[in-house]
Amino acid sequence: MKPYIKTLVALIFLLTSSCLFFDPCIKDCGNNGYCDDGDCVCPDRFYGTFCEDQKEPSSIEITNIKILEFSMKDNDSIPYDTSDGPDLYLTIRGGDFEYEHGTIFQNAVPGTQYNFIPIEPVIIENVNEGFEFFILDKDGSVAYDIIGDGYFKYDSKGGFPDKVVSNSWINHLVTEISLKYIF
Ligand SMILES: [Ca+2]
Ligand SMILES: [Ca+2]
Repeated sequence: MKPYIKTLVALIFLLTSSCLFFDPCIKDCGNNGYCDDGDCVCPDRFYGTFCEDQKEPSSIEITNIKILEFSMKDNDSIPYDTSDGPDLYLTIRGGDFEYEHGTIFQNAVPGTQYNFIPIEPVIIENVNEGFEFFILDKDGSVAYDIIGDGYFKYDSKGGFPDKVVSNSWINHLVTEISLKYIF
């Protein structure tokens, strides 16, 4: 082997081995992080050698609860209102707060999307506690019919979805929760 080839081989070996053993980016940077000179550069809300950890938000704001689907009847086929559609009303219960939106969408029509956008910010201060909400038929009677519920709990490994679709456990109701993470 000619000396310069030896040097070249040695150089290639040195480069590859140093990459293999000292470059932490040999494992891909996660969560859309990128490798810069052997180190993962993580996006704002992530940290760790491979950007595998997510920062915990200090609070989460609920910016909208949208009704995507609902039924005129409950699971026992009893209509919420006899002559027209239900009158949609939103209440939210978290560990340390209760919230009522105040708006009633009267005689709601399936196929229409209704948005419960809070007028004042609705903030979850304890992000690990989660919240449940109910869509009621508020039609003037004392006991309101429960059309359905929805649920959200922050997942420390689930990223930061700004929209979450929730399926009710009670009657047919599909909602989309919009969220904003505050750091
Ligand atoms: Ca009713
Ligand atoms: Ca009605």
